[in-house]
Amino acid sequence: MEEERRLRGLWGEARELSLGTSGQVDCLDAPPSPLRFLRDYVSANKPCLVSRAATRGWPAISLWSDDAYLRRVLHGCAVSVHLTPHGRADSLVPRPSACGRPRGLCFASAAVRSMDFSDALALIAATGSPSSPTVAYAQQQNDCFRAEYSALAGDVVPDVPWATEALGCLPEAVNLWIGNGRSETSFHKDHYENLYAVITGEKHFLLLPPTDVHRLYIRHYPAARYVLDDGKDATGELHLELEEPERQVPWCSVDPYPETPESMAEQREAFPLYFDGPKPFECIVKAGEILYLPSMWFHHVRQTPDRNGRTIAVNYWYDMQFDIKYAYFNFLQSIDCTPPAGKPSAEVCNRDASDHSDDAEPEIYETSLVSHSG
Ligand SMILES: O=C(O)CCC(=O)C(=O)O
Repeated sequence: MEEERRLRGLWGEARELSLGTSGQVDCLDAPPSPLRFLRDYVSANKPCLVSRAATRGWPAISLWSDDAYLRRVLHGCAVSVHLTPHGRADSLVPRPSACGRPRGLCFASAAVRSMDFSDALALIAATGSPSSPTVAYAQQQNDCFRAEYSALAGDVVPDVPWATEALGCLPEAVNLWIGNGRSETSFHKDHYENLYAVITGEKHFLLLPPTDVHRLYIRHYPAARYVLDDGKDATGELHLELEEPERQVPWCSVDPYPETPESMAEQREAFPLYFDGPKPFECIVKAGEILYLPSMWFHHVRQTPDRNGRTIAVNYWYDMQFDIKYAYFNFLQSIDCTPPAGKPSAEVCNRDASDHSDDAEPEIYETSLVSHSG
């Protein structure tokens, strides 16, 4: 198909001219100067990974592996915890069955509970076990570090100085993430420049540039939410409820790590542009390192916990410039490129995001996890 040939040309050219063809992210031994960061990475909309030198002197790196320290400092603080049955919040799962409803997938958000930090820590450790019916992930992308975890403020920097100088502003939000080995974040993009610092454990990022938007098959899915069965505590069973009235969410359709060979075959058939295109950039961010994740890059995140069963990260979200790159991206996304694949199964196929025929969705498809993204 002609459109597909041209898109493949774009993906190749972006890699040859700017991003590199190795699938590796640039690694820097030391924090870049603000000028270099702006010129070589932000302006180029290109990720980089900065070595442990990036967090030299942050007390968090040694202190946050110590449960007793965290419990003492956060004593009496309530934090937000996301609960799901499998660790994948904000992800696509089969719609709850009901007579007369079509089959297919829905966009499922976690049940969110506010709980005492000590209880949250214990729950995150306990739900790392595959036998646990729920998985707890302490996170809330609403500046939660500066709100819920302000007692830890002195253990990290309030902003990343070279990024602040390059970007000309302070972070709009600083978020904390405490997960276990089962916590996973599905492919999405954000309208922020993201400086993502891992404090304990490791994060595994799969990254695709905005040029590759068609490879994610952004489609509309009905919104649903996990709900804890009545009267149950946070370790109880969750069930999924579709939102009423129905709300459609545009979301990336691809699952890069299907669990069974059958679901892999189904994914490959439904999403050939993802599986038969250039490999995504892969980046493991170890404790002490900082990943620069440029605005509008699609990312999927998994984690390997530390010896306490946890991965802790802090990320700094800086406002992006809504400049010509943003305009080009919106134009690219508006081009329909329905792949010539075999008929996708009902489980993996919902309506394409470029089909505006029967709803009033905005022209710009926001796949950010937070409503305040651009
Ligand atoms: O760490 C995660 O699970 C997800 C991080 C993420 O999506 C982000 O920083 O935008």
